[in-house]
Amino acid sequence: MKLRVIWIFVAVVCLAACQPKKKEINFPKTDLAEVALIPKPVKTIATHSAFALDAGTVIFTTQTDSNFEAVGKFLSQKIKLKTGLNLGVNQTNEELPMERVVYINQSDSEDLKTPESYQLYIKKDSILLNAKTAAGAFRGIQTLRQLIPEQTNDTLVDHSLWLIPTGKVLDEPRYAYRASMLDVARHFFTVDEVKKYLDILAYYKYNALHLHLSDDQGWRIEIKSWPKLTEVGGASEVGGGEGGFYTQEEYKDIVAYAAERHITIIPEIDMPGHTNAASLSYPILHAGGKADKPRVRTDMLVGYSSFHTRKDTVYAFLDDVIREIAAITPGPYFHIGGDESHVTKKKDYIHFVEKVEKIVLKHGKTPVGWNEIAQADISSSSVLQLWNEPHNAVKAAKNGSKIIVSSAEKMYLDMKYDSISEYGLTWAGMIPVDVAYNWDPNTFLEELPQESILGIEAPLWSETISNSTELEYLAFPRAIGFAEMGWSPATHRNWDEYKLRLAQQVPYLSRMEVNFYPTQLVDWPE
Ligand code: TNX
Repeated sequence: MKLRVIWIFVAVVCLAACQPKKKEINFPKTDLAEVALIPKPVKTIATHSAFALDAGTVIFTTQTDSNFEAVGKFLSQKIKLKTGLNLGVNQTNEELPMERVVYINQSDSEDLKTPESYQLYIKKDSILLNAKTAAGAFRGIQTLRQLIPEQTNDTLVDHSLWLIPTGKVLDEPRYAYRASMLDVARHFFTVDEVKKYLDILAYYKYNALHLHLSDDQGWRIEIKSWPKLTEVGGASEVGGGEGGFYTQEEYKDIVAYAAERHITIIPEIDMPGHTNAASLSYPILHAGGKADKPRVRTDMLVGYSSFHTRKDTVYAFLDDVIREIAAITPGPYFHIGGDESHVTKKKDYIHFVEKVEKIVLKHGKTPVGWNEIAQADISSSSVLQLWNEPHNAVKAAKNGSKIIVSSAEKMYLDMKYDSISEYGLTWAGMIPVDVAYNWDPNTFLEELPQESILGIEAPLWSETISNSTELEYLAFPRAIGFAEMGWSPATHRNWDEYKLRLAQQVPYLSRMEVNFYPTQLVDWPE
């Protein structure tokens, strides 16, 4: 099999080389190491010539794995959007000039240490991208997209050329988990809005998106066995808007769109607190006692709702909810929330978390919960998301759990940037773009062993935002810095150098119509 792949590659390169010789082009000197790549790759070695991208370029991929061909097609589409060039994928057509080739190759090389590692060898007449998995190839083509210049060179030959600097990129992620979270409960975001967010996350090599699907103000995912959740619980949001929800078909569409980008969707049903919308739909779920009686909530308060933790009906309900969502979620995780259950007695909270954890495991998923769940005796296979209680994260790590770092005062995308920025809250402080970038998840908490850190996640709560424009204002550019924090070695991170690369993201962000916050900390191009 391997031999066949090599033969195809050799054949294609020969095809390119054996074309009637054209005059050698004298490329201007390039420098691969100077391109403003984000995240910064582990290793970049420049050879100072150029691969001239034009209509004579063809894309070939390993064909024994259809996921590799899909990566090739994704690259071809993105090249078309950026340059207008229409490059064939795995097409052997005698009419085509086939002067240069991009080959996306499945490789079992031992140098590819993680599923997302990739190697990019850029020569004058060929680009070879090696990866063990299609996910690795997908990360690699994001680098390639960023290497295609905005400006063409129109002076060397009789048509435009996009000169890609030659050399090597050897790259792999620092953390296996690099996520953002979107709160679609406080305000509902449409399928298209979620897809646009996924597009930008994919460009910066994120590999997970956590969807906060339920909260006091709204329930956002169709559950066929409990239809009132969306009929009643889905019809409201913060500020009194009409809310909304995803049908299971729409959710599957989001999951599939994410999967094409090698991004895992992590669904969250937040409980036992943050459950007013569910209890409003089915009052039998409501705890009574100190918990507020369910009613339509459009305010931003937290901590007043709770499920009843001693009723079998509640667990029968949760079994249905988790079963239905797990069945349409190919990713390994199911997030059970668990934060801010201020009106649930501690012993009831512990009882609840331990029962729900077992239901999640029964449906074949790995439970994830906010740091409060470490008060319960959770399984070492459960994952803890640290947002505000280091001691609970340290406790869970000691017990063998992996930790997702989402420290509120550094990573909450819903915190304001500064006193002049719009939208956002300030309870965890203001988070300017440099403060968000300038710290290290591995060392910020001395007692947390580095091996326990699964990765990082930047949550975007939506109390103050209700559409893509506002979402983008809070997420970008901070989420671009978190992409680098999640991927690049800590030693590669330096704010003064990063902010120059960040400024050079503007052509991409403008093409994508991303409404980023133009912080004065960065010299943005005119
Ligand atoms: C705290 S972070 C919350 C959310 C709010 C957020 C606002 C967490 C697990 N809970 O319910 O939306 O603050 O910043």
